[in-house]
Amino acid sequence: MRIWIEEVYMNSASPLFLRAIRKEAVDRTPLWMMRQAGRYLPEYRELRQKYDFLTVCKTPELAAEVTLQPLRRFGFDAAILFSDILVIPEALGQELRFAKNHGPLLNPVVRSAEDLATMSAEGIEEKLDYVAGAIQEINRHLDPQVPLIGFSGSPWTLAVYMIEGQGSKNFQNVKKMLYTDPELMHQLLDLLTDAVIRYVKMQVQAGVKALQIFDTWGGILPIPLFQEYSARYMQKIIDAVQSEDLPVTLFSKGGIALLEELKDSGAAMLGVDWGTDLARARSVAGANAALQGNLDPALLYGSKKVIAREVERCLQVFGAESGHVCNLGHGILPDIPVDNVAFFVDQVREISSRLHKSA
Ligand code: 1CP
Repeated sequence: MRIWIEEVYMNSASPLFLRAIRKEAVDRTPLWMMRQAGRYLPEYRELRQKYDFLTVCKTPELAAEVTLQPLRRFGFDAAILFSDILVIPEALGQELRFAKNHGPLLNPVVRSAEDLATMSAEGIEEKLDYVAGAIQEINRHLDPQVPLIGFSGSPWTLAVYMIEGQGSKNFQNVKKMLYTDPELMHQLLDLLTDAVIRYVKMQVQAGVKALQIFDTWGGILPIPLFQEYSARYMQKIIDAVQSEDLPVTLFSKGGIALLEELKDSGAAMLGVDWGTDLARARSVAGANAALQGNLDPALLYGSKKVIAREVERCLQVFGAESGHVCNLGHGILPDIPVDNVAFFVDQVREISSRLHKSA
């Protein structure tokens, strides 16, 4: 009896998002949205009139304000630290700029052993201590039932930006290095893995309750090379934080084949991108990890009828069973109407509560 009471107490005390990842009983499916803090929110755009993007990232009070904005409006089941994956390349010595309508620019690019020679992961915690400051500030205001997710880019995805210097269509420079100087590529990935491990450990110490590794460009690797250049390094990160007892989510964009590659990585949860069939993802990787996703971000342009239909389709995959965190299958687009987001959030709550009740 006592054990039963304790279990019930612990279940109801632990946040819905974490319970779903551990596949414990839930009474609805938790929801958050990748890029939930950002440009689709008028209050974010207003704040950005006054401060540039990196100033927001580097000022704990501003980063906390922006992190909390979507929670005030929509009451998501998790918060994500407001920062960017590219603060690591900046801390390693590349200049980071966000040119208007161009996205990020990193300078100078990494193309040779000499470019790498001056870079070291040592001391990166001090260079990024503003992130620890932001985490502490966010947690001062956050409902304890809403865990704060810390994050980093994967070593591979960070390497892509450091080599290309910006977003890319064909990834010529990174692929050139991959095939002409794999040793240098591994040196860069080793350096980045060291930096990411230091960085996420710092985030954990500062108070994040979960971690997500964004491997946005995992899918540009041919599948036979994915383990060697991306998965292996993400696994080192998981191993390094294993003793911290917090769930790590891997989000590699690139479909079912990547989930197959990642299912034995030890990740507590795998992100499913919007192009992938969630039911197939579940049958491939659902026994090993919880799954997160995976509605098409562009769905939120749709009518109410269409949004409701697709939310139902997504939530039906798990029905009343745990092990699913509802999310978009990539970041929300900047011109999505806020009212559509509100409707989407209501639908996820309503439909998932119904599916759990009727089970
Ligand atoms: O206000 C602005 O103009 C800046 C837009 C912006 C924002 C809001 C950028 C520039 N980054 C961010 C925040 C951000 N980036 C967050 C925290 C906010 C949240 O999720 O609510 C996170 C987790 C990221 C992660 C990120 N940055 C990724 C991985 C996720 C993904 O979308 O694939 C990547 C690839 C980046 C690089 C980056 N930073 C910013 C842009 C526009 C980009 C993409 C560049 C490209 O298209 O290659």
